[in-house]
Order: sequence, then C-alpha cells, then structure tokens
Amino acid sequence: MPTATLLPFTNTPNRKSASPSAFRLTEKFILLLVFSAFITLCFGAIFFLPDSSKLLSGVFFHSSSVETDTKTGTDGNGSIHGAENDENKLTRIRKDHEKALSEAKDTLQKRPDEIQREIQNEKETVQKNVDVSRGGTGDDNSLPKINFHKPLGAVGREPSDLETKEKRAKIKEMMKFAWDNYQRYAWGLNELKPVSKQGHSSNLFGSIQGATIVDALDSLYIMNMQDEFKAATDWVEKSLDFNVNAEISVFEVNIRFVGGLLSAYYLSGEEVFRKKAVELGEKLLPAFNTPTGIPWALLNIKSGIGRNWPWASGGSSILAEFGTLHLEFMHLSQLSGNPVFAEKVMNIRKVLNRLDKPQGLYPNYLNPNSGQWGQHHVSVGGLGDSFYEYLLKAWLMSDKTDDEGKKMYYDSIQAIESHLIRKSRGGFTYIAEWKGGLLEHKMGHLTCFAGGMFALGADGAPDEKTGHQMELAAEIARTCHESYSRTTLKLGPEAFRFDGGVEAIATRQNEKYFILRPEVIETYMYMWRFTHDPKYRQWGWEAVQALEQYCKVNGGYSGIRDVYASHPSHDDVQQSFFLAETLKYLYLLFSEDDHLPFEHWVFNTEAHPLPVIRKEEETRSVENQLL
Ligand code: DMJ
Repeated sequence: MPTATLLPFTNTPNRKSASPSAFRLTEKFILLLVFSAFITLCFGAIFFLPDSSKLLSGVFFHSSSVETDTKTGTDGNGSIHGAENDENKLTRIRKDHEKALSEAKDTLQKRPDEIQREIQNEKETVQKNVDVSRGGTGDDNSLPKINFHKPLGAVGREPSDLETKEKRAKIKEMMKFAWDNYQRYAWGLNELKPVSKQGHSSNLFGSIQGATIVDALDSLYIMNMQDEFKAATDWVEKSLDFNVNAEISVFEVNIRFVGGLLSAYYLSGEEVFRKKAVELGEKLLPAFNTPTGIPWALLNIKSGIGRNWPWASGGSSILAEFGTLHLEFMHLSQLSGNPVFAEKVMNIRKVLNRLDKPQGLYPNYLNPNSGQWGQHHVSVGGLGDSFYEYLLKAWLMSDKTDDEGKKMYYDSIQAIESHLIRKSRGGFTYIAEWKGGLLEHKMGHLTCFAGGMFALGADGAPDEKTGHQMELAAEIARTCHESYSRTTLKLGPEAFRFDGGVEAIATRQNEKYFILRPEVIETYMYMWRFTHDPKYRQWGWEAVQALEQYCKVNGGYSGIRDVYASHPSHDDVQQSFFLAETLKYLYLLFSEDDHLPFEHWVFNTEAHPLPVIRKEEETRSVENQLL
C-alpha cells in the first residue's frame, strides 16, 4: 500500500534522531536527492497506477463522479466498471485529482476569517431558503410571499366627452403645479409654504419627513404622472426613515403614511411600499399598551412611550383617532401575515361594545386607563367624524362580512338622526354637535364628508331606509354647497352656524378660514357616482375655479384666512391632504365610474384607496402563515 511505504521515511524515530553533523555537505545533498526521487516515485504510484487511484479518488476525495451504486455495480452514469477502458479511466481520475488539488489549494490560501465568513454565508443562505419555503421573503423584515394581483380599476380610461376630459386635464395640471412647487422648494420635508417658498413642518409627524410625498403617491399614480411617481418611489426607498426619536400623532401618521404606503402598494405592486407600511405599523403598536388597549393619541416611536393630548377631557383618547385605525390595520395583517394588527383594532370594538352609550351616541372622549367615557360631547365633525366612516367602510372592505361593524354603523346613524340632525328654517338639513344633551347648531367643514358617507351606506341600510339615506346625503351636499356659495371667495368656512338668524354662515372670526380641505368635494364625488346628477360636477367645477382664483400663488396652493374678505389673505401652507384628497376627489369626480370602482375599493379617511378583502384572499393569507 503506498501510504504504508511512506511511513518509515516520515515517522521513523531513528532517522529523526540522527545527528546532521554525522554527514558531510555533499553526502547530505545526495541523500536529499535520493529522498526526493523516492517521494516523487511514491506519488506517481498513487496517482497513476489504476488500482491505487481508484482507492484514492473513491475514498479520500470522495468525488461524486466515481461514487458507486453498490447494489447495481454501476457508476452515476450507468456504465459498467469493467466496460470502461483504462485510458478513459485515467483521464477521469486525473481530472478529479486536479480538481481536488485546486480546491485544496484555494482553501489553504484563504485566511481563517474568510473561511469563517464563507461558512456564515452558507448558513445564511440555507436559513434564507428555509424562510422562503415557509412563506417569508428572506429579508430581515420577513414578510410572507404574495402573488400580487392588481385589484380591478386601478387604472382608468379617458372620460368619453370632451368637456369632462378637458376639466379633468385641468385638475391634473393643478396637481402638477402643487407637486412641482413642493419638489422645488420643500422636497423631502413634510409640507410646502407656497408663499414663502420653503418647507413647512408639522408636529403631527414628529421628525418623520416626507408627508407630502407619501400622501401624494397614489394621486400621482391615479393621474398617470409616471415620472413624478417614480421620483416619489425613489425617495421612499432611499430616504423615508422611521428610525427617529419623535413623538407623533398615531392617527395622522396612520391615515397619511400607513394609508398612503398601502395604497401605493396596491396600485403599483412595488414591494418597497408593503415593507415600509408594515415597518411603520409595527412602530405604532406600542400605542396600544394601555390597560384597556385603547391606544394613546401620541407616541414616541423610539421609546414606545405614549400619552394623550393635554387638552383632551380627563386624559382621554379621542374617538375619531382610535376609531380610525381599523382599515389600515386590517390590511397590515393581510400583508404581513401577522394577526396582531387586526387583534388590536378588534379589541377597540370590544371595549366600545361593553360600554353604555348615552342615547345610543358615542361620546368623543374615552379614557384608556379606566375604559370610561370622558365628557359627553358628540360630533360627526372634528373628534368624532371618521370613527363612523370606518365602521361602514370596515363592513364594505370585508366584502360585507363584518356584521359587527355594519350593526355599529347603522345603529349609530340612527342615534345621530334622532339627536343631531336638524332642518333650518330656510330648509337646510344640518348635523349639529351634542354637548351633554344640549345642541350646538353649528356644522363643521369636516362634517360635510357625511353626505358621501350616507350615500355610500344607503345601499345596506336596514328597514327599507335606502332611499331615505340617499335623500339625507343629497340634503347634506346641498347645505355644504350653500356654505360655499354664501362666502365672498366661494370657498367654505371651517364651521358655519344655524342660529341667531343666520344659516350656513360662519359668525365667529376664528371659524372663517379655509385650509384646502376636501370634505365638500368628497361628498360631491360620491353623489355624482351614485346619482349622475350633473349639478355635482358643476359644484365641483365652481370649487376648481375658486381654488385657481384665490388659493393659487406663485409657489403652489395656499389656505385662506377669511373666506368672507374681499381679497384672500394666505395662510402660507399647502396641506398634504390637498394633494392626497382634494385634488384626487376632484379628479375622480371628472373620471369614469370604473376608475377605482366602489365594488372593489374603499377610500381611507385620507382618500387613500384600499382594496376590498375578498374571502378567498383571507384564506390565502392564512395559508401563507401556515406554510
Ligand atoms: C384629513 O386629514 C382627513 O380627511 C381627516 O379624516 C380629517 N381631516 C383632514 C382633511 O380635512
């Protein structure tokens, strides 16, 4: 055996113990030559004699190409050993030998840290493959694999008649003007100051930046502004950062950022939006760490410490804030495969359903520690509004399976009708505010969204009330339009009253401003879709003209301090919701009905479209988790 013949020369103790001084230099040299020749001969024997080479490659190098199936006596290629000629055998053995030598050389040349790294990489690759086969993406922020299908109606077509086409083109031009100026003067910041041409920061987002970019993403997509959408996507990818030490409004960040990212994902299928939405959703979870699970209004997303607005009744959380997380959180669970988001919002329902409601109404304040109502103030405008909206839309978004949401919505609307909705002497229907049993005959601009909500909910109304709900919706639309018509600048005030002999007019100086809000136009859009009454497009167009005439300034669009003044005094803020909502609803008002059709999409309260979750998709999501 060749290995045995080598042993005496390498390991014999005698040789090792011989003193070098016992030989002269030439003798030493000759001895070395003989020794080398012998070694070479032995190697030759190992590599080139057929029998020994078989042993070498089969046992020591364990090359797969010569592995033998012992049962059949064939190699991997099915050839019978005896049939392979010696020449071929030799070539194959030589190749295997060379390959083994070069692999060994590579390994020896590598430093131990490189080898370590390679081992680690290999481990990670194996782990990744395991994750992926379980349904993960393999990234750190592991998300289930999703076969993205664009929901129906994400892309619209041109309106069929020329006039509508031109009007819609004008609205797109407005969007471009608002966007271009933001990009020019405030890129990456939250909002634009269109008069002073610089960035505007709002406490609502702490030090999270880019509110206008994220809020505008879906409007850019819907309006087919591809270059702008691409620039916004790149910014989200590279610069949108949630690892900040910042106290934020949970509600605002949810409706604008989470909602904006979710819509951008569902419209475009770009994975970055899903990843960012889930990442942000996870940052919001500590807000629910209260004794009842009713979330705090404010949260430091680094420390996870939450609190409520200092002005809110007895440390309460606000109905419209904790009640406006449902749609986004259901989608976060759907897209992440993590039920925690859905569990959090379903728990809010549970807490609310355990409580007695004064006259069936939901007060605006709820203490997250005690689980008891604060002041008994009720409003379908500020502090209450989108809570009602989300009950209805939760039912619609669940493919009409969320019966609890449905019941809560229709029950609450019945109580609102009985206790809050009134008709003025001049015949205008309005929704008043309720303060511990007393009515304040004022309606906010924010409350005007309710026209659209009643229209959207009319179809599912119990006891043949469909027609009645549609009438109510039309009346609210008319009242809100009236609040615009009665101003000098033809844009509506923040709140208008029905007392002291006035109707649909702001009487207090601090209620006369207009900050580019969408609610009135939102209602026109719903009414148009459900009735096709041309007056809604006409009213929408009046608003476009007023916006162009009074809100457009050199550097974008600005709010106005007093809509009754003869000349506009600008507040110098281009709100992000102007791009997210006001312009989007205007654009859809002049689009065909099959662009973001209501059977397939619901709009979150910031006008970000979210697809209806079909029953079979829910099953698919569960399957993903089980993989
Ligand atoms: C938007 O951020 C949302 O519509 C919210 O529900 C209420 N207010 C603003 C716009 O007015």
